[in-house]
Amino acid sequence: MTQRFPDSFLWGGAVAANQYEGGYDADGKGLSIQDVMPRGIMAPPSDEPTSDNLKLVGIDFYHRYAEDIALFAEMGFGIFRFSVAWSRIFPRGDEETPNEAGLAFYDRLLDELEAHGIEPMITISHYETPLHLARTYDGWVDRRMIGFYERYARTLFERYGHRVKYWLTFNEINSVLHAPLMSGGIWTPKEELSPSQLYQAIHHELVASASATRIAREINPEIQVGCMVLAMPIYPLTPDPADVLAVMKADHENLAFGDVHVRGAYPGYFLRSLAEAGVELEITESDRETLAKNTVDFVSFSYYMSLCEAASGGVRTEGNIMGGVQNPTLPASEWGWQIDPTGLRIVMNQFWDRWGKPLFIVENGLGARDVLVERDGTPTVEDDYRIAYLRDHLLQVGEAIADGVDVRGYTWWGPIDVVSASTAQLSKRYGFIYVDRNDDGSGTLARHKKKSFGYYADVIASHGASLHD
Ligand code: BGP
Repeated sequence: MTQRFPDSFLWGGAVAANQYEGGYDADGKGLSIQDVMPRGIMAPPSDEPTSDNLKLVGIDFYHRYAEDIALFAEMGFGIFRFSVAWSRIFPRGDEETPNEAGLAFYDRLLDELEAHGIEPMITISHYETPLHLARTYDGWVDRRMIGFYERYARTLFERYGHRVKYWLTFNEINSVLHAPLMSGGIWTPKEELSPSQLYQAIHHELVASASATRIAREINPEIQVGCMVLAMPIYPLTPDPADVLAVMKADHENLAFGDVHVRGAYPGYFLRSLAEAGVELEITESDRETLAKNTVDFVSFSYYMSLCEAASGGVRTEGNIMGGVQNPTLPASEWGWQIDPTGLRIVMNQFWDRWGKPLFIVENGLGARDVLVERDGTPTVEDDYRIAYLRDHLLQVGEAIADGVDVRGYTWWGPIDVVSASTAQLSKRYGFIYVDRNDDGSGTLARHKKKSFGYYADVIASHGASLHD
């Protein structure tokens, strides 16, 4: 069906501070866990920042933001999703007073977006817990994190809450199940972490998220707060009911996070799995009240791929932070993530049917190795594979809109090349804008428009109509 997107639909791009800002120690910034994670999620952290960590410089957005935002504006962005680096605002994380120079950077960034008429969307915490909080408190395992996060969130709402409408509390909050250090700032190695510690950390994050929602509304009732989940449709490998049940259980693991954010209480299936694992959560009366009274305005999610599940058998595969059983019907990216545009329509319908809250697709994209070529004397990348991924996924968003799903916007992951979260490489590129920086740290940091730059600009200008050309 030819589908023009609503005029109010917000088109744009999304990034995270630790993957693109650089300036890791600029203007009083403290260290974050990412400053000691040079090799991505699977490798143990280093003792201190090392020069092979590409995130220390990132793509130097900290100093080049004006040039980059002008390029986003040229593509016609209506929205830009970025995160605040927590350790720029509270360098250790547990101090009373914020770092003014850190706050001032985001004032400048917001000024620039405003000058171009681009709406900001802020992720309060995107995989960049202050290192001190990770090392001293074991991150979210410790209940005191709720207070530190509340102070940080209040500082942001007070400073920017009159000019930023859309806020996300935690990036891919369900990813803590699989990547406790990156997602939850938990210093205890994953293999040593008990289920009780992990689920208590999850509870603390959920309470902190609801609490931030309350604070936001106190400061400005116009603010819209969303949760952000890693969306992963999971299909049964066969029609065997045992496989379907395995899918239901795997789905529940992820859906629990949205259920709590939208419904304000833990679902029965979640309580059952805790009981079976012998986990007794410490939940206070005030925690329950906080969760119940401060549910979200919208649900946002990342979508890259789908997986299969089976009671037994199948070939294991890895993907965006979580793995599962490989789907024999789908192709995969160079990093093995299985490409499934239809899965986006499926997950949008599932979320809308389940929660009835407006949706926001805040990440979707293709990481690929790009080759820089010269066209008419200008360096560019002929990234037809990225264009195909974008087109095929947006066509499915159009289908979901036709299905009646209320979706407010779409922000492509990494509209400019950034450092990969999972592998810490620069060669895993998502951008419409190429950044001249390589995995060994070499490169001029110059920006070049890829072929997809013009393609996305046309999609935005035509409200999606050009997808059908
Ligand atoms: C999501 C994260 C992002 C981002 C993206 C792509 O899980 O929210 O931070 O990086 O995936 O993943 P990667 O960079 O590992 O390719």
